[in-house]
Amino acid sequence: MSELKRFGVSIEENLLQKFDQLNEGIYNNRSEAIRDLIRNKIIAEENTKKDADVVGTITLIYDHHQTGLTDRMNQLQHDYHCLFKTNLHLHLDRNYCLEVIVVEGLQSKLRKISSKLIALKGVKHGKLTVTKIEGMEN
Ligand code: NI
Repeated sequence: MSELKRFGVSIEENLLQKFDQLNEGIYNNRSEAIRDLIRNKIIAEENTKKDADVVGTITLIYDHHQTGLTDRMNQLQHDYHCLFKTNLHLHLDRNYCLEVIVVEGLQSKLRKISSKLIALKGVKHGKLTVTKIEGMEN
């Protein structure tokens, strides 16, 4: 086991409160919870390096009032049209939309494009989920 390092993190109070509530009764302390998050991220990245054709979904919640957001989302999907198979759109309320996009292609490409979508200003939450079954022909 390598030496433990300490580092400072700035985070909104309510976000930290929610994080602690989620981990209550699971982790002995906040450091363990953060270490697990980091490990999961590293494992996901390592799986990406192995790369394979996969299918999956990109789920986004966004504020459709954000200037230019829907145009940028649309343009990204046209730029990588081979990866995008179909979309489901739900108007959640007066401001927010849920978009579920079915994707298929190399995992590395899907991670890259989903990160671009999730990083767009006005996207409040986003997640890529991928799967692959044994024997699935590419
Ligand atoms: Ni909508």
